[in-house]
Amino acid sequence: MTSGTSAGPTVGTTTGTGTGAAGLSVHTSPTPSGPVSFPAGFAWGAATAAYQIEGSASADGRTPSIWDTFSHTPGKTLGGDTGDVAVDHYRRRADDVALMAELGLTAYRFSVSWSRVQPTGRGPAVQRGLDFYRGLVDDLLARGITPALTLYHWDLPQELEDAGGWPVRETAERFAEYAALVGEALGDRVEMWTTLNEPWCSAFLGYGSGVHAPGRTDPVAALRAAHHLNLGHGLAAQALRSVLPARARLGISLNPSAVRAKTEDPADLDARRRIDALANRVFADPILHGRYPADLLADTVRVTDWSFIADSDLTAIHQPLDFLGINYYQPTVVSAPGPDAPTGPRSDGHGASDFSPWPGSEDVVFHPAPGERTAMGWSVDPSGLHELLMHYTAEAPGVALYVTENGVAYDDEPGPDGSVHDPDRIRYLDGHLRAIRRAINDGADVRGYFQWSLMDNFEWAYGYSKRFGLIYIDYETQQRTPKSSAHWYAQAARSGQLPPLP
Ligand code: IFM
Repeated sequence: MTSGTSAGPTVGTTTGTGTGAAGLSVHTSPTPSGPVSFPAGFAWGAATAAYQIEGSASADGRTPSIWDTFSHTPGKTLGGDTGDVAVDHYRRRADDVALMAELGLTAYRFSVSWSRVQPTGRGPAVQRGLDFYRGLVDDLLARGITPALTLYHWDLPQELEDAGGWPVRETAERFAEYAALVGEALGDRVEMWTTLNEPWCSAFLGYGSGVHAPGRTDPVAALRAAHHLNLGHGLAAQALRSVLPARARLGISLNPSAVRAKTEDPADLDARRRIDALANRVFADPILHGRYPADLLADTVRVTDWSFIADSDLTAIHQPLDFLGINYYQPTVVSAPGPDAPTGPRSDGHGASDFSPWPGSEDVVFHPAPGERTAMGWSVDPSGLHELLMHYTAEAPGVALYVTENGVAYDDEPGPDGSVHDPDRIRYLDGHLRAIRRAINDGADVRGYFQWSLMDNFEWAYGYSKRFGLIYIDYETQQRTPKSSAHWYAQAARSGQLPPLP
């Protein structure tokens, strides 16, 4: 096993200053004000995920994933909501693609349901499952929308969880086989391929705090899962390269945290380093550099000796990437354990649980970030997005960047005339797109933006209570109504310029 010799560059700053003692300087240029335009070819996209929108949970041979099992377990999701019907996209696919075209999208990011394509997680692909995605891709291409395919957005086939799930090596191997099946079937028409979405959530919310499927609360399993997700990415990347045409572009979507220390106190800076290791470097270091951070291995020594890493794993994980996807919502503020530590069930912005998603660093204190709050209770702070884009520009030179998710939940409701006005979401999008433009001005190679989400959908443990969509969904009738943010975004996509705020 290879490990880094030092903590390496930390993603993050101290709150308020904008520059970090150990982090990168983030004030390289001012945020552009007034009219802002984007480079030709910049992708104006929106994103979704299979379990959150498709429904038709048992149609055409699909079998349960861990999210079907979890959402059907009493007490796991708000109001017992499930993805059984979701927003019925499986049956409304053509109309949804027509709506995307009306909104001027130039790209659409979706995920493939593994258990629709390979119901047991093993063996040959089910043609009807593949046909759905082939139809989707063809509909997109016919309307000039670039498909961006994600192989795994959290919905592991239940049979693979029953065989051990991500904590075991075999899951990574099965993932590579599944990747090859999808690659062979769709490689002739999909150019942009993403292996995993937000492996941090799969590992640490799924196996650590248990607020996500499969709902296990075991710190060792969480770290083992992180490693086998990394391995799954590397093996799948190799499998895809062997079946995809040379023009295909391959990447991964991480959800790195812009981690900020509450003060410059060395103990707070150390808390930031620890969380940076568990939130960011546990994935970025092996994927981009072929090593695990030495400080992470030391910080987690009471949890595990990491002996599940086989000799060849780091070479397998460290595969060339064409792009890195950054998913960003809010910064994270931490301090050292101390008298101001909140009591009661912990909450670090990732759902309340009595169990920590931070193995070995359970005592780090999380604070609400300053600023305006969204319906998720998350803070609005576009500077964190600029910071991350600049960080990965420096850390992964030559690798293009995409913002593969960014967006906001508000309590949107239709007015008396049926229209949905969401000026706060427009301000949110405008602020984050300006942060991207600023990063491009500062030298970041950002090729596109995928707003989360195209339409309101199943927000995991929050069920249907949180609305992230550009398109409002009436869950009784499944009627789709583009919100005013959708019209604003359509104007941006058509002109390549940010329209004035309402
Ligand atoms: O809905 C999720 C998505 O599935 C992954 N990224 C964050 C979004 C909002 O919580």
